Amino acid sequence: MVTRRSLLGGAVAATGAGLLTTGGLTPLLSARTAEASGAGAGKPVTVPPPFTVRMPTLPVLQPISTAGGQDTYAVTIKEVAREILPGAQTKVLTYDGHFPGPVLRARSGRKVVIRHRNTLTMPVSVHLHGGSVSPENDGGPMDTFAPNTSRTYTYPNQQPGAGLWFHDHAHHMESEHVFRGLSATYLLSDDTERSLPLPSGQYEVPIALRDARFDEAGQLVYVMDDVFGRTTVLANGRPSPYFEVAARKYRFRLLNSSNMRFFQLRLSDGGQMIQIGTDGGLLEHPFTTDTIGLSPAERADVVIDFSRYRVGTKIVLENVMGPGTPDQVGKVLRFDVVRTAPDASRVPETLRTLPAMANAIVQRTIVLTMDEDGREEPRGLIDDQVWDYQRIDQTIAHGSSEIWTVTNANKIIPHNFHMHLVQFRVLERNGTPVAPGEAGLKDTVRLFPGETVKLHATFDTYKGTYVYHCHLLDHSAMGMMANFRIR
Ligand SMILES: [Cu+2]
Repeated sequence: MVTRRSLLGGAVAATGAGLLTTGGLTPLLSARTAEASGAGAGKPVTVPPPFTVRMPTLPVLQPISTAGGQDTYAVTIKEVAREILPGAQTKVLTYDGHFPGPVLRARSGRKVVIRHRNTLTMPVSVHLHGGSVSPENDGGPMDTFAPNTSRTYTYPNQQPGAGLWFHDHAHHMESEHVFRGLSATYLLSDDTERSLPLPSGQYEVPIALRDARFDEAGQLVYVMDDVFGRTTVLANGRPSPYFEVAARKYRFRLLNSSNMRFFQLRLSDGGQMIQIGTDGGLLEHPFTTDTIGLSPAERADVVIDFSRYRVGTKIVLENVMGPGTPDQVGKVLRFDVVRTAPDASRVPETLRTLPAMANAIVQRTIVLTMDEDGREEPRGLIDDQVWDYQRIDQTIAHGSSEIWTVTNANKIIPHNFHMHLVQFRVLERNGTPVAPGEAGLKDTVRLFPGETVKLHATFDTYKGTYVYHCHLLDHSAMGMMANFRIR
């Protein structure tokens, strides 16, 4: 198996202050980035104090056509420079120049067609995470398209509303491509959701959370498996920003687009949040909680009612999980309550009905491990094997439901588990029923060391081959991925 590191031609090494990498380790960027940033010769670019930059809202991608009963989009995948840290222009890889990626708003039952033009120097593939799509539209790891070519993906949206996202999935490069910016939000809405009086319009705010590492020129530093180096937290592409809100309810569509960082979020006053949805859309019933956990690729749909605060109050959304110190990674963003506003929205006691779970006949066990003995090139393994795109690891009868018992057999390293194509249910975590935040439809489930989850999935849509993998993307790039074939 060729590893990503050998592809890049050398060991990963940090030099100097631990923030600079050798040229060969940044294959996507030119060696001129330091000068190009305008900061190379001057003072080093630093992460600003928290809450000194404003959090932008994400731009909504506009279709080039709405004719023929479908929404058609044309997206250019390109490298641009954007301000992330104040005073620096950081080279990033983008969908249409947006960092982080834009929001595509889709509706259940209405097809979306996207033509992506790849202007990078590397092959890419685009995967709609959480989407029920045919194998040829899934953006699989080997199903890439080359520089200076285009690829059209068709998304039928024959699934209930959900907060999905799309991101690069080119094998061995997905982790670096996503780290450098190739991820975007895809909000699929349906009639059930639209009939609910939830906060909407300017009061529904998608927020993409992630971590990053920068060098002294303000450029992104990608080092494989850099668990401890990525200690700057970005919310919608800015470091620990502030966001002005009215004293009323807001709906936040949270996405953890980090490669490897787990967030455990809380409000600085310990205040309650109302979680209304998970990866696969709305929960059946909302529940109040003072903390929300998000492993990489997980989403949470959360309502916060700021009407309980006086105008002038500042509430920090904190992250209480490392790696990184609270000073580095503890302050995600600050909500500044700056005005009052009328609020006719509310969170109903019943949000929707989840599909019944069909009787499962087949049971499978899956074991995730990664070499954690300190070797130079750790492998990511599923059932003791690195991914082989030609090997079918599970063969599934079309139309059937199955129970998958998935274990993280590592002692130190956390993982999570993502299946393409399906939204599953998490039946149990470590032998006990799951908490409400995992009780809805899910496509990604976290697995701390030693943990086991039991999942229920139904394979009644498309036939063909799809991958399942750890969504700590540096791990899947190391091989922690496998294939299932539905036939
Ligand atoms: Cu993993």
